[in-house]
Amino acid sequence: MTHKIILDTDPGIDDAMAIFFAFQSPDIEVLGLTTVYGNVPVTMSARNALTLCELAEQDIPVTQGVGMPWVGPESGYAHFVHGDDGFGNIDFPASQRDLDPRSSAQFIVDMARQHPGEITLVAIGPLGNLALALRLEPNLPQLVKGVAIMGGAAFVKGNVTPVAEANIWNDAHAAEIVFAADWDLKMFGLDVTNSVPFTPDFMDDLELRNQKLGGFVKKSSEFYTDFYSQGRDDRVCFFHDAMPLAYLVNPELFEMTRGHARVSTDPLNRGQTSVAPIGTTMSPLWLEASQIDVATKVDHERLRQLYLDTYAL
Ligand SMILES: [Ca+2]
Repeated sequence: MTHKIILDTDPGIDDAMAIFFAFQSPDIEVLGLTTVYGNVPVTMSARNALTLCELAEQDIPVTQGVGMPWVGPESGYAHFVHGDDGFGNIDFPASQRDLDPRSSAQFIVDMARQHPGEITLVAIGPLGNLALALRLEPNLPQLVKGVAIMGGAAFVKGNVTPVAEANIWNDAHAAEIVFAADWDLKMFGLDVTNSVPFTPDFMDDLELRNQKLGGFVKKSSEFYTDFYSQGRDDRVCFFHDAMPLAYLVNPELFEMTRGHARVSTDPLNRGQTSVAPIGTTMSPLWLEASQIDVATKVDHERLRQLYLDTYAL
C-alpha cells in the first residue's frame, strides 16, 4: 500500500536524510513539503526544502509556514547542531525554484479536503503548522488518516532540558493542541530515536547505495556528527526524523505503547511529553487526556538495513 503523506519539516540534516528516504520509498507518496521554523528560521527551512527537492528531482509543492512559536518570542535556532546553512556548512548551491504561495497550514487543509481520509501528516519539526491547520479546519482530524511525529520523550530524559525534546519544547503550546486533537497520533520520540546511533560506516554505505542523495547526507552529516560525538570516544549521530517514515513502511520494526498523553506548557517543564500507559492510572484528569501510540522500541539492525535498501532503489 502506498501512503500519501505531507511531510512537515525544518531542514535540517536529519530532515534531509528523512526526506530522501520518503522520496526513495515506493511505499510513500509525498504530496508536498510544508516547512516550519525549528532547526533554522522558516525562510531557510523553505529554501532548504526546495534545494532538497531539486537535488532529488522531485517537482512537488513546497510551502513556507509558521516562523514563531504559538506563544512567546522568536525561538533560538539549532545552528550549533545543523550548521549556519542547516546542512552542516557544506556550501551547497541553493535552489532558485519558487515556493507554493500558500501557507503550510493552508496547504495541509487544502490537501486534506482534496483527499479526505487518505493523508498521513508526518511532522518532523515543531508543530505550529499542524496546530494552525487545526484552527483553520476544526474537522481536520476527520479529514486525515493520521499523524506521525518525530518529537517528545515519554519514558526517557529530554535533549533540550532534562524533560523536553527539541521539537516539542520549541512550540509546546502548539504541541499541546496537536496532542489534544481527536486523531490517530503516533509519536516517535527520543525513546526510540536516541537508541539508534549511526556511525560513519553507515554514512559510507549510504553513499555507496546512492551517490547523489546518500553522498549529500554523508557530507552534511560531518558537522552533525561532530556535535553528537562531543564527550564520546566514538563518532556517532542520530537520524531522529526518519523514524516515523520507517514506521509507515515497516511498522513491525517498532514496539508501540498506547497511553494517555499530555504536553506541559509550564515554564519549568515546558515541552515535557508525559504518557500514562493504558491501565496504569485512575486519575480522572489523566483519563480525559487523549490516547496516543508511543514508539518505545525499535529493531536497530533491520532499521539500518531498511534505510540502506531504500536509498539503493
Ligand atoms: Ca526536523
